[in-house]
Amino acid sequence: MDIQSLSKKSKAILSQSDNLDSLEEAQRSLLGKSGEITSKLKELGSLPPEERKSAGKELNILKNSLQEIYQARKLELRRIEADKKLQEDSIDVSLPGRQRKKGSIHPVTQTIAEISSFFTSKGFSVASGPEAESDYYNFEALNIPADHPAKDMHDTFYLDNGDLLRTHTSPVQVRVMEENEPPLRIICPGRVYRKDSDLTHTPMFHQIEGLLIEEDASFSQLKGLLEDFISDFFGSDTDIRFRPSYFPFTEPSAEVDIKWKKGWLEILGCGMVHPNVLEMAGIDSKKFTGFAFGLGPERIAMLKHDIPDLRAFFENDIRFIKQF
Ligand code: 2U9
Repeated sequence: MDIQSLSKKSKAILSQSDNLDSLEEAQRSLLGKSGEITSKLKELGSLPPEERKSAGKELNILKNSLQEIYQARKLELRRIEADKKLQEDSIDVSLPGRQRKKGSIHPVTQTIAEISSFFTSKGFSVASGPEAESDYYNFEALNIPADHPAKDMHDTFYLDNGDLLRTHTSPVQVRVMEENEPPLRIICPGRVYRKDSDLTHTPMFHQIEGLLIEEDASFSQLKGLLEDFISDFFGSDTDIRFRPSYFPFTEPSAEVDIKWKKGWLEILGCGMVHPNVLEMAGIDSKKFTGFAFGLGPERIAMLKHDIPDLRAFFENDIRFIKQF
């Protein structure tokens, strides 16, 4: 091919490349090691001397101008590709933002917080402890004898190493009594476990227990405190009654009922801490007396919000939880 046709053809190939890949390809086919122009330059040596000079000059001019066209086209294609990318990546700042879904506090957590805040306002501190406990802290230290029915495999989850999942939060109070000198005022909210599952029982549920130990703690003081709590939590016009009861760890013991929709409903248990329990934890029962109480926040939340099935608390159905 003569140089003029070659020039026309090569300039067209370069300036018609419409993306960087095809431009590079075109550049290699013309100016690369075995490109068309490069081969022509190599062939110059075989030409007769009188043609060699002018052909060499023309070829070099062509080579330089192709290089310029290549560079210019490369810059242009880069700019086009950058513009295209900007166009694609652009965002519409006037679009409405994505709404974040708001969570809500679980009704049991709310109830625990509300009850805790009443007792902390009366000088109680919040204490916590392990959920996997030894037989000693869960039963023995609470004056619960070895043959007590609560220790049965049907009620208590035992672990392979002989420990168990605490069946109440009372072991926390035992640990606090062992480690601190009275006077003591604590409440212990937390998860507890029992082998039970039906409309009103789940294998894991919560308890809040309270303990007060002073030189002259009395049952009347306990009664006054719980009456205050109930009128604060359920309203000052709530009818309430104390009913004698039995727990191994308190003596005397009572259960407290409130009048709810015409019937009496049990909402908590309480009593004076049994002297054996004080002594086992290293507290002089001649010098100190104490009272304790226990309640179930699920049960209380069910009453307050009219929830028929306890299991609803643990299904984590957002439609249920969102209502509170
Ligand atoms: C120590 C000494 C005494 C805690 C008490 C109750 C009465 C009670 C139940 C109510 C419903 C648990 O949630 S429930 O299932 N509890 O009736 N609990 S007195 O007595 C203690 C605790 C710790 C050292």
